[in-house]
Amino acid sequence: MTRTPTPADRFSFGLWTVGWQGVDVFGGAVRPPMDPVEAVHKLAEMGAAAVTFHDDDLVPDDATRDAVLERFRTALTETGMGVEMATTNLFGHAVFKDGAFTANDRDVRRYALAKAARNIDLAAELGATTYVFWGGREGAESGAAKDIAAALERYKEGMDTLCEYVREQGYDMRFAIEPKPNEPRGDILLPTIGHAIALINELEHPEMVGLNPEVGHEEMAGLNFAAGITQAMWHGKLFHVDLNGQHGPRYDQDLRFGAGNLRGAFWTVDALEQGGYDGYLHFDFKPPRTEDFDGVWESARGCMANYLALKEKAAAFRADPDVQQALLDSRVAELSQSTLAAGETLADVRAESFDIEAMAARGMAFERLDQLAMDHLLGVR
Ligand SMILES: [Mn+2]
Repeated sequence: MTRTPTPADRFSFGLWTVGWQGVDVFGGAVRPPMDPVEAVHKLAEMGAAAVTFHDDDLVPDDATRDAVLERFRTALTETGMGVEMATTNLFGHAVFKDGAFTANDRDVRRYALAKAARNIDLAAELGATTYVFWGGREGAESGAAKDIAAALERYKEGMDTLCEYVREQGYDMRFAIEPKPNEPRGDILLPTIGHAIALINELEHPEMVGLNPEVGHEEMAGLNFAAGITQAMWHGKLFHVDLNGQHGPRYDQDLRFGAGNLRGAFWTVDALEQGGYDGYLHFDFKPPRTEDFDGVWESARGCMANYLALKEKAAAFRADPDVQQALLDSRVAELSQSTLAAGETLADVRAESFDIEAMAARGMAFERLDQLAMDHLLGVR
């Protein structure tokens, strides 16, 4: 196994990640704008396979649209980089202050659909097969301000309308909803993986819509990301993933992957590799404001290096004979046996006599198993 990224690793980066100028709630830009063409070349050189974009970070205005796209296409051709995903900025402009698909103002909802459809056309043209919806402004700060049930109806209407559009156009494209609990809204609709899966099941074309969960967003809600994406895979809904780092429930930190909750990152990599996820490994992070461009590239390199290192650690953990014994001792595989044998009924189970004292006395040996994982992660095995 090598720790030098290659396109076969399927790493991808949002243009808005390395291009983040550091504007936050308390301060303005600390870095000049980054040319998307430079980002494509630099990321290709570092071993990434693809880039992703919001409409506004690639083509900020109509006057320069054609020229910008021509230069961008040339950069893709020269580097062999792909565009695997795209998304619409439905949060930055003041018009989206109360949301996009779920804004109370009907004109805003109509504009949001038009803006999304326009960029879906561009995404299809550039070869993106995943289109992400992060409804960052879909929510509220106060109770009566938003009729939640009506908002969910409008969310469904928005997704159904755009699914229908993709079908009509014959695009090879699936949608991926990105949950987040809060920030920038006080409360955001579809706050977690589970909420989003539930909405997807109410859509007209649920097969076209899955998830793009982000490490930090789930961890902001105090949730276990590895468990969340494993449930998404169980539902066949892990269409894409946003990898980054977060220190527990606080503001959205968007650290490089592996920073923040390192143990969580280990189990995330293990879950993706064990679960057979074969999509792109997309980094959605923000190089901290403290960094100049050298620091930006160091941060991007760190995302990929940490994934590869954790992949190596997770593989070594799974291959370790002591771990395999510990898994047996913990009876992990036993959970894959059905609770009732073939042909058995609940009546058979009720007729059984249980030695519950003996059952209660059995230790599960999970501490040994977890310490082996720690030892691998710490590099002491
Ligand atoms: Mn984030």
